[in-house]
Amino acid sequence: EEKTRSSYEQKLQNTQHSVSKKLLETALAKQSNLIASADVTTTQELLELAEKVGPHVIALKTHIDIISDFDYEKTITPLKALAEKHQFLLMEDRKFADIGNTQELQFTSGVFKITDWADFVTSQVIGGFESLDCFKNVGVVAIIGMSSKGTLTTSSYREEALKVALSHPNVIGAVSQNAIPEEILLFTPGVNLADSGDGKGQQYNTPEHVFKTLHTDFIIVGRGIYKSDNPEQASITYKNEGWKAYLNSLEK
Ligand code: BMP
Repeated sequence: EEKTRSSYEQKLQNTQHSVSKKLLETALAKQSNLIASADVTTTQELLELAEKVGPHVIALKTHIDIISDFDYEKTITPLKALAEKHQFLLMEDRKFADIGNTQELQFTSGVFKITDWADFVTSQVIGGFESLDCFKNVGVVAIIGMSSKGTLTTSSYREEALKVALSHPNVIGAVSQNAIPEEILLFTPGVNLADSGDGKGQQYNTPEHVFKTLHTDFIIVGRGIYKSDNPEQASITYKNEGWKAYLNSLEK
């Protein structure tokens, strides 16, 4: 049967970056392409969610600056231990969007010290190629297109942003609602099985849709999991739906 996309095994063979390799190896080992977005606001909620969904996800995506009681020792140290215990990566969704020098300070300094714990981070590419040079020890996922209604990530913007992403050695992937070249990994948020939007501009698709039409690699699910009555069960449902959709997308 004719293949319409590369498998995770094929992508693993073709990638050089250690973080891409780890993500793909974890996906294959867990039979999961799910990243849970932990958009909770206390350390306790963050750690409880990580404990419940950890076995079923390949990565936990944080917005570390929304944790109201953030404390490096109380928040990050146990989070890193859970990541080790359940074998998932830490993705900090910082969406850097400044000049290189400022991004470097935001990445290494302040209370969050993202460089010390994140396996990979998101960044806009609006600051240009050199603005991404500072992310040496992590993988960068470039924001190419956004899921929200009225986003300014038009096709001409995406085309230019992709040129930066594809040419930069620190970039392992892209966040987008459109298909991208296969050299880098595609991460797609805006995934929910129950809702089509949130009344605040967010627009949702199903796992089936994003694997079939975008050939995405990884789905990112926030409220579909952490707002569910049973986040662990919800993570298993999204994991199974995502894996089934991935397998279907391999067939013509
Ligand atoms: P939810 O599934 O609850 O809508 O959460 C989506 C998550 O993905 C949020 O953390 C948001 O910041 C992020 N995200 C998004 O929704 N759309 C984008 O285009 C880029 C994102 O990082």
